[in-house]
Amino acid sequence: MEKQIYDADSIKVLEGLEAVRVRPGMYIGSVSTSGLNHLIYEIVDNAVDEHLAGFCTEISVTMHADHSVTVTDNGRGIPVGMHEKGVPAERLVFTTLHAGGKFDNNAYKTSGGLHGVGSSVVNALSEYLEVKVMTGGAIHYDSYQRGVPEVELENGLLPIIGKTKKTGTTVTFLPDEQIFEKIRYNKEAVKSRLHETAYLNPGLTLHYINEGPDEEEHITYQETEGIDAYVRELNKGKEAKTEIIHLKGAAESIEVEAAFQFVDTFEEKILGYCNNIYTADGGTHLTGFKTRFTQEINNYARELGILKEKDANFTGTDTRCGLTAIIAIKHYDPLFEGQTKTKLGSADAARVVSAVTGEQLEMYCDKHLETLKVMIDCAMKSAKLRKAEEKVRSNLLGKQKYSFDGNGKLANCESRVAERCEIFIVEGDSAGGSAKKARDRMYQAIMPIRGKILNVEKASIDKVLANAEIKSMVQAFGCGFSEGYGNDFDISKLRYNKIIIMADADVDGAHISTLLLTFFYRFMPELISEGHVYIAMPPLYKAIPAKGPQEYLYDDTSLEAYKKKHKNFTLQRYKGLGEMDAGQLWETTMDPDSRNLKQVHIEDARMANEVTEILMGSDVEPRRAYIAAHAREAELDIV
Ligand code: 1YM
Repeated sequence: MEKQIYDADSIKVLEGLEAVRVRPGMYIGSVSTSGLNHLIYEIVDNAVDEHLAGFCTEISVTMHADHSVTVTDNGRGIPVGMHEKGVPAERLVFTTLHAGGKFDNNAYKTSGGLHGVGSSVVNALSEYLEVKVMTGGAIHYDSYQRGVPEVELENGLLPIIGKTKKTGTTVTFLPDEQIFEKIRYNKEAVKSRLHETAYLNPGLTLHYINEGPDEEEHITYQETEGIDAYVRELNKGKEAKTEIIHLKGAAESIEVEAAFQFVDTFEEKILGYCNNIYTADGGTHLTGFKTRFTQEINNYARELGILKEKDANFTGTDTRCGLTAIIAIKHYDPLFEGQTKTKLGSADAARVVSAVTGEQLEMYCDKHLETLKVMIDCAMKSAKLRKAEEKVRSNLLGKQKYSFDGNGKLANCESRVAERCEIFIVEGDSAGGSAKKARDRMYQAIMPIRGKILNVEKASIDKVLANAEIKSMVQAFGCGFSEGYGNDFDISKLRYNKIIIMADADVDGAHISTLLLTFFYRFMPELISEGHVYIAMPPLYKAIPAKGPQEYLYDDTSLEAYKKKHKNFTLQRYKGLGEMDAGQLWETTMDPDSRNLKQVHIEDARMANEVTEILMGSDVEPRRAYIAAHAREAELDIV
């Protein structure tokens, strides 16, 4: 290392990688198992990108006994030629945070959140990292320690350590124990991720090799039938009602592929991917598929006389009852939204997926009348059940409706089928009023709470708990919450599958969400760990272009993207939920088919709890420090 000469550029590089070492969580989420797994995925993703570019057919991941990991591909090899900065391109890939995008131009990029900086992040967090690039008949070698290059360049180029006729890249790294609490991978998750990649890329073979010290394994994942095989796997053990149907098409440079099948259940399982990235929170590709699918089924049902003129349309839930589907799209410039960037926001994806779904589904249905009838039959069964349930509930309503102490402000939903019910905890009476008007009364309950009451900076948590509205909220949940907080909490009694916090996108709203999350975290943590708590994401803006349809924008990134594409438009900024009328509130924030929900994970709640402790604790100094440090972010959503 003493050979290293630190010039201005290399110092800048070190500062960049140092930032990664100082805040690893910002780049890989955590320094526990999930962060470690992330390191592997980042390197694998680069190899998968090389496959998407059309040059790589085989990737292998080897877990060595000493906790180092080797990833190999048979692509072109990372470029080793001298870059204009006077070092081999490979060095820039592994030492700069913005290597991606600048000089690589694959059509579609995998890299989920890191936008091509993955290799350098892994390098920064590894005790050592070694690269072998096979290209032009030679094996080129480079290595690093904690991100710092160790190999002396020869005339500005990497040393050659052997000859080969093959091409490809091999990267071996050992995660740094100074950074990671404990080097323990989740090997099952690695395998499952490789399998998922195989399903999404039928031309790609992936090997998983575990050399121990636990059970030695060598598994090959190769799924020539692609997402059809994925749907088959998801439906394993269930009774199929239709064959697996495959739709494929492209428009506006977006490629769409979908596979789906109906099984004999009441569930709906739709997984979305964009550029191989799983979009856990759905997004526009799924909206496009769902709305068009419902439309098509309704149209056919009418055409075939199964729905009569007087009959209402099937709902979306009806038409997707028992549906398992994978929607995988390839987008040249996807927009991922939300804190975890797991929701596709690109408006063009909705349009293109809808068009492809419509066209391809019609082609299929025109040829397969029997299958079409089965699909309509599934919707019919769901609709019948729904109507029967609605009737029973409305008959029982007078007797069973539970009322609430004190305020009695809960506007409950009619259904008592917990799996289908949701409760919105809404900040403010006026927003509560709009929400009551906007909601689907059958399945959506509204509980308005007044921010003011909770917004007592120095109130102890006991005071928050004594708050009448929090009490009636707890009563509404039905989990048997008592004075002995948490003792006789029984999640099986929960009356709503989703508890949705709906607050303004401003500091007060964030504060209320923080308090509510803190409360759940401390006294009803199962609500969060079982995935019942969500945050509604109202739009921040409405953009009204001179020509064309208006669009809701949910964050500033979308606004920037919108500004790039449109010149002439007026922008309406929503300061609070109260500024939207019932129709807008429904469309943007409450409609299950088009809204934005962020599921709350236990880490989010833990963070909220920490923030609350600082803001509400009796220690003045940490509070002062926190407020000073976060004053600039005060406009941002802190949840
Ligand atoms: C085991 C990890 O990183 N493979 C890999 C990476 C690259 C290429 C090929 C590649 C890309 C391009 C051109 C391009 C990368 N290159 C770069 C950069 N495997 C692994 N295989 N030639 C080769 O994108 O144009 C970044 S990643 F920036 F140098 F081009």
